Amino acid sequence: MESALTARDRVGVQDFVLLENYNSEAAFIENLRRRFRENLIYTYIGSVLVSVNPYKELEIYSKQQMERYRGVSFYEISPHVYAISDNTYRAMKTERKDQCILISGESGAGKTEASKKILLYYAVTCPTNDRMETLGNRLLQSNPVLEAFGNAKTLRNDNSSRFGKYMDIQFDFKGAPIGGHILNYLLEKSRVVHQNHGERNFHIFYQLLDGADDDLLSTLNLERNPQSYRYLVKGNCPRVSSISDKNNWKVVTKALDVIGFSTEEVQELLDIIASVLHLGNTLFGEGEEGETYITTETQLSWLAKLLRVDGSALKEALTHKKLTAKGEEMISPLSFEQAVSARDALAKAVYGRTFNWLVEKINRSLAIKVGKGSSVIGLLDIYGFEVLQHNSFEQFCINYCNEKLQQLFIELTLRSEQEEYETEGIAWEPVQYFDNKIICDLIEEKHKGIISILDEECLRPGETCDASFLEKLEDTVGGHPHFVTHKLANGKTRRVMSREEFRLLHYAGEVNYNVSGFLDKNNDLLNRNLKEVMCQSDNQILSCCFRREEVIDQKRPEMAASQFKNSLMRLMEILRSKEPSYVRCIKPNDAKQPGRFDEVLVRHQVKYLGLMENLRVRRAGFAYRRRFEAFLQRYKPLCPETWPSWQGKLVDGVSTLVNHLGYKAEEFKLGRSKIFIRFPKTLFTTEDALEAKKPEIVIVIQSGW
Ligand code: AOV
Ligand code: MG
Repeated sequence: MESALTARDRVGVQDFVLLENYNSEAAFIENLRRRFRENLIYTYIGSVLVSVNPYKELEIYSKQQMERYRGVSFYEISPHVYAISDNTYRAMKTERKDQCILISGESGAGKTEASKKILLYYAVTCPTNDRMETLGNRLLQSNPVLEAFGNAKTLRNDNSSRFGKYMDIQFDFKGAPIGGHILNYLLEKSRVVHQNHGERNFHIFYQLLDGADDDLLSTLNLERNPQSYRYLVKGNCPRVSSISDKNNWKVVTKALDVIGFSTEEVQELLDIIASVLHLGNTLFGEGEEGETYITTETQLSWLAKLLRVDGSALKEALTHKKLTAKGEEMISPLSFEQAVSARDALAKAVYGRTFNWLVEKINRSLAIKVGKGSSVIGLLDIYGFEVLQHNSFEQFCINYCNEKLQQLFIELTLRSEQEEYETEGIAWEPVQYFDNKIICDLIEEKHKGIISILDEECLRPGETCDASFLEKLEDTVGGHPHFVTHKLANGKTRRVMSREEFRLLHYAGEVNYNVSGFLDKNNDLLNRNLKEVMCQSDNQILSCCFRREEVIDQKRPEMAASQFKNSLMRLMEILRSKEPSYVRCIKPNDAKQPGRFDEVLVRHQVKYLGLMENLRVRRAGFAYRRRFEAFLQRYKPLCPETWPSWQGKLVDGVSTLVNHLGYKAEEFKLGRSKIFIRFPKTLFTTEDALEAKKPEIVIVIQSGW
């Protein structure tokens, strides 16, 4: 029989705290690589799960596998996202405390897949009755719908989440799911009207064109070929080999049905998707007097029909704007460029608001219950850190969001570690950690941060533009150690910067942001007369999305970045109020290929995810800790006084056991409820002794250790 040691050598350690050389990054990466080679994509750092995207289907997600993890202690079985799911669930049930699972990692690292697996685990393994089965189905089916409308193919990921998502799953006191609620964050609306080369618009457009039958397409006046639509050709990438738009269309329409969309609602939704495509094909001409007119009249009448608004009012609103000056309303014609951007603004508003409506509709169908005795597990799956060739307002928001999550991670892991030492009565030695608060402050600080400066620049009367925003930034935050521009760099910077960029030194790396479009995107304005047209719509979804009050109320709505900042602040409060678990996802290569482990890429992620620091915190002093009863249960065969059972106090049992095993005083400490072991070697020796004593346990050890 293979010894446990050989098994360990072959597949590394299943918990990084057991690495002999825990300070060595090379050893850390080697352990990841060994396990990845054996398709062991999961490894722990204490209770944090590290996951490496395999880019291939593994046979580890079956129902039988789920059963293996049910009710089984973390350490008794190989690491898995199901183990995190199960542990979180049990903690929620036994401690009656709300939990959350935070999934982080860069774009394409596997966050969304992990969140879907967790959700599936609950849907399959939790107790249910008939009514709850419907709920479980709805929870599951909300995914394909939101992915269709909120995900897209990017260069980094064929199914990239272009919105942030936080989902609460509510359980009753018996542990059965009874409700759910989704919060969505900042959809990347600009994608509706523009895509970078090699990228696509949101999946739903291609699904509709590929999947709908001829009749449906003709009622929407759509052609099957995506190339016919200007909003779909920008990235020059109508098809993606890993995606079947046709099949996904079936999945999505079925999901809409399960969630409880009426036929009428589905029709209205499809009308809206089609109207966005028609908007993109609405073109303008410039007359001799410089006036702008619409050249695509037929398109326009279809557009009005699908939006269920008055055609001539729409035509007027697309080419003119309404102003109020000295109490009087004035109509002024739009220039060609203004008309194009008004059209695009309408497309973005229609799509973005419909997306919010979809989330609300799903929330109504999941109907969270208020009342005593229930608890929730929150799942956070948000867009990952992104560095593109050209980074704009969207990347700025996405990366800011990741910065906030990292901050929370640092705060909570350090806090929980410190608390554990305190409750166990063991002295805590502080660990050095890079605190990214300085970067968060640079972005979000009141009056002084980048977002405040951006807002001010949007509100300042007179000639403001993206360039004046950049100048203002240089004046205000120019001296900040994490901020650089072309002017400030002074030859110090390694990479060339253009005059339109500012660079942020994020915790995860340097990113150059091009300021072009920042003001417009932050303003996110839609001409008033377009709003007026839209709030007259007979399409029920649109009339929910465009409210009359908005036209009457002249107050300026909160700007995009501030709105995002405030929603993130609220999210952080939600997460802080819960007991967190973590999944840290790593992307093994940029080619989206199985079996490839790009060391440089992985090392970079290990660094910025702070995994080495995480490990150091976990190992500060002690490699391993276990509750007395678990420790005694596992190792009691090794001591005649504890075998077959120990009758006295648990702490005395553990003490007797480790004395018998010859642990030296400096090798361990007994806390109030746990034993802390300083070196992995001590534990390995004990494991080996156990293996020699009880051959059947080897099976468990070999499965992961
Ligand atoms: P992300 O959510 O982290 O990126 P995804 O979860 O969408 O990344 O994963 C990207 C792709 O990797 C998936 O579409 C799968 O093909 C593959 N993949 C990920 N995890 C697994 C797994 N456990 N098993 C098999 N394949 C997997 V982003 O949303 O872009 O930040 O914004
Ligand atoms: Mg995702």
